[in-house]
Amino acid sequence: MIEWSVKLLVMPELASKNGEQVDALIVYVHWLMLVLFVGWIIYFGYAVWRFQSRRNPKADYEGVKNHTSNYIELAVVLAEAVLLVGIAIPVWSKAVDHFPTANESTVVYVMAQQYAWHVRYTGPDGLFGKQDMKFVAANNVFGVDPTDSDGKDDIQLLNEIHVPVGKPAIVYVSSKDVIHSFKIVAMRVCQDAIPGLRIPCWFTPTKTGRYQINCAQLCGPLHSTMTQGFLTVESKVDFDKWIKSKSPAPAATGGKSLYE
Ligand SMILES: [Cu+2]
Repeated sequence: MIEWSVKLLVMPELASKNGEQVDALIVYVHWLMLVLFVGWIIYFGYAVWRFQSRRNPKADYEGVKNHTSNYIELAVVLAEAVLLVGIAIPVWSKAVDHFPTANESTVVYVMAQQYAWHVRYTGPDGLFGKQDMKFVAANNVFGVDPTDSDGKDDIQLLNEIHVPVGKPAIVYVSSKDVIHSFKIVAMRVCQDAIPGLRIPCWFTPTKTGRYQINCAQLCGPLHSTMTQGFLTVESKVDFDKWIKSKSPAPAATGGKSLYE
């Protein structure tokens, strides 16, 4: 029934495992809304008929004496409580508190900037170079310590994230300037990018393809151009080939720090 409802609601394409629960929640909320909508319309028709002046030439100052409306209200509150406590909170808790381990995931650092997404992968050593605000410069948006050998083989890209299909991906989201928000609709993932914070979010892609990255916070006059970011979900073989084809980011040494 969920699949059929998703089609009825014309939901955007889903390409992640975690998104199934998000979509199910959206479907349940819409079903409840439909029941309430129909209920209110029926009640409206009933009230118009029941309390018309022809039937009630004289006003009744006592009003309704039975408790039907209380019971209906209680049923609606219970249904909403089930949606909130039984579904929404567990889905949210899984999204923010039950991360896959880094070993079993593709780990990516993303730095949002007006108006692009900088993307960083560890090189073959599997370690990111140390970062510090004092190293942040125009040619070193991640503020990677130029002396740290872990960072020497890191790969840095613009507006381009690749992940292998079927493997969880953890994205650490930060911002270099204003508040942005990293959103990939097909992955059902959205995380604010806040200067000074590095906040992780995760998803497990289930379908290969190319998916748009959106900025979900109005971040400036060219905010809409942040849609030039793309996530490519591909087979493990293609992903390995792709990452091998990338050369390490040049060590940023010359740039003047933006924060001194
Ligand atoms: Cu933005």
